[in-house]
Amino acid sequence: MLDKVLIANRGEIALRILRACKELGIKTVAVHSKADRDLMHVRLADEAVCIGPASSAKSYLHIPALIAAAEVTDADAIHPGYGFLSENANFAEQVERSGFAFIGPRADTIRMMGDKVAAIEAMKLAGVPTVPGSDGPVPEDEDEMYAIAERIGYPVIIKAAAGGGGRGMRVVHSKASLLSSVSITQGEAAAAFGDGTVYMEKFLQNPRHVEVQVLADGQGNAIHLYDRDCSLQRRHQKVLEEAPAPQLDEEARAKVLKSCTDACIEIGYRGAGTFEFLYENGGFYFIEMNTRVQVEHPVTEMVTGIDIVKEQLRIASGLPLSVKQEDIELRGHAFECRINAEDSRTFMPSPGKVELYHAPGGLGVRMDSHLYSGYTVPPHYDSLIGKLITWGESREIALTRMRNALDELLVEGIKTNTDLQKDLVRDAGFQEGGVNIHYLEKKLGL
Ligand code: MV4
Repeated sequence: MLDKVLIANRGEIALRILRACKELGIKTVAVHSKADRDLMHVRLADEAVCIGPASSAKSYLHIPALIAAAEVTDADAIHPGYGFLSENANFAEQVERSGFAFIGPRADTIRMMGDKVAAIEAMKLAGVPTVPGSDGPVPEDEDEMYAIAERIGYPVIIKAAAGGGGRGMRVVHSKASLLSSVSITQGEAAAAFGDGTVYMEKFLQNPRHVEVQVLADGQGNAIHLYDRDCSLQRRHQKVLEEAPAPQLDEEARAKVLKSCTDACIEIGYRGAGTFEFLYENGGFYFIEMNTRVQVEHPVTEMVTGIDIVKEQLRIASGLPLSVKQEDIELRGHAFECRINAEDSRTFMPSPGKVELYHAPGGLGVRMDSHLYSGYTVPPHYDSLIGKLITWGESREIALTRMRNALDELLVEGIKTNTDLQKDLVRDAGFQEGGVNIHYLEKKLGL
């Protein structure tokens, strides 16, 4: 087992990783910016290193500072969490070249998944169902381009190969706007990512966002931990997630789950990962793979009993997966409400001093948060201040527990989106289950 892990992140996920390390008897190094001295996990870590000023670019994204901190503390491994450098192939490469284990996939796997054209190609070859599309970059030749769009059928969507997560996309409804849309998207992609490569897909009008959690040990073993539905989002920011995804076609589901583990073995995947799909009319269509632990991983933990972060640490230690697919039993249902320091109506960030914090509790209630009374939420980072997760034997019980838990949650001194969450868990359409990716934005009148 690893002896000492450096946690290259902040906030709730840094605390989540610290807890997993402590359970496994692994020593911890917290790294923090000057604005983050008072973070909860910094107090709890065995060692703490200040790596730079408040600005992310000069701290949590500054690779030399992170590697130097690992060197001076004699850490064995670096856990990147989510966001920041978690899907940066160059970081993973430099970490490993410096003699530390990167807690995630190999650098070349991260690089491949960062190139959406390469990722789709690899997944299609491995038998994962993909969206009908250009099967590669959009060609230069105009007639070829039109021919691909005709074959796919309008509307189509043009996406940047180096994009992902909703950045660098454009929908094209007819032949008249294809050429200009391709060229605008190429220009934007070149400016934003330094790579103007774009590809084309059939545009699915009303899909759900369903994703599959996998774990692979890089030693020939891969398992899936079933699915999550993350359709409730606003401007590509997820708001409320659940596991398992409700009301799926069971035949298609079993097939897609198997295809994900087969693909992991095929590409020699190592670590935790997520296959993102669009789900429409009973069919799954792969769009992207995330090579990190995700914000919403707790809902999967609640319905499988598997500690995903502990598995990541075991895998990075060179140990095989602790469980086999046939040992994993899906039990009950879980929801996660993201609690953000922002206005419930305007979504404007609301950093500042938390005058009072009271976390909900009770059976089937989990609060993943670094908050405490007197903590000041800094203005420099993401507004996520906690994740309220509930579990129940049925979807109804889990949702009832979430309504009650939200009523118990107290965060005073700053604005939070708790009122929006209270509204959502009482929304008739959401209670019914299976809403699509446009549901929340429509409800909010966007
Ligand atoms: C799509 C799509 C419809 N058809 N691809 C947005 C984020 C990025 N991961 C992929 N996205 C989409 N790709 C095809 N072929 C619709 C979206 C999309 C979306 C996807 C998941 C969750 C929320 C979304 C919100 C708007 C658009």
